Amino acid sequence: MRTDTALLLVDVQNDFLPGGALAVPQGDEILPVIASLQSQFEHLVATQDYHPVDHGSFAANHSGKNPGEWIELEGLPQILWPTHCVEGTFGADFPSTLDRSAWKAVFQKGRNPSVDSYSGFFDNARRGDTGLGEYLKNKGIARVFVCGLALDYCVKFTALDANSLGFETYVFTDATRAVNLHSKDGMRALEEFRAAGIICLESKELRSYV
Ligand code: VGL
Ligand code: ZN
Repeated sequence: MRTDTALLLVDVQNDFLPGGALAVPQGDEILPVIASLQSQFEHLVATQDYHPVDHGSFAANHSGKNPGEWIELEGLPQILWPTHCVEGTFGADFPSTLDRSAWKAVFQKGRNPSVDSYSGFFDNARRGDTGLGEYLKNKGIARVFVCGLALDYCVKFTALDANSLGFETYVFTDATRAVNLHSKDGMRALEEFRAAGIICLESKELRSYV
């Protein structure tokens, strides 16, 4: 693989897999695809959704509210989630079957209780910066291939931000799955990618981009 290219693994964590607190349907199907992708990239970087237990995106922290309802959180519209990816818990950890031995860095997001953070680059208010963009630029990365969970939230905002920051951005459609709170959310994310100039590809097409 070209040395200016990174594979970005977004939130491949137990809570987003079957049995997890915010399980993404068929989320586990991406694990073998990711295993094969990892062997084809030198530069592997991951993001980790990592919340304090009092995080404002958790329905449990707003009396009378349920997951899926909307509130205003510090001035931003916020959909409420089940309690997930709490710091130090199994749910926040990566699945044991995921090989992390070649990962160069992990960027945590969502640690500020008063703002959610879907993108691996910035929080939803675009105030907090994880440092991922600067990290990639410092490593000479020009092309970013994105995979992980969930297509309609963290993968979507991570890919859109990567593209806005000037990285040539690709998304592996077979190495991501959507939450699909609304049945077409995943499909819409793919449409947004194409409209933004992000290239959607299947992992088997990677050979034409090496
Ligand atoms: C995510 C909802 C809440 C994600 C994280 O990783 O897509 N979705 N927190
Ligand atoms: Zn979260």
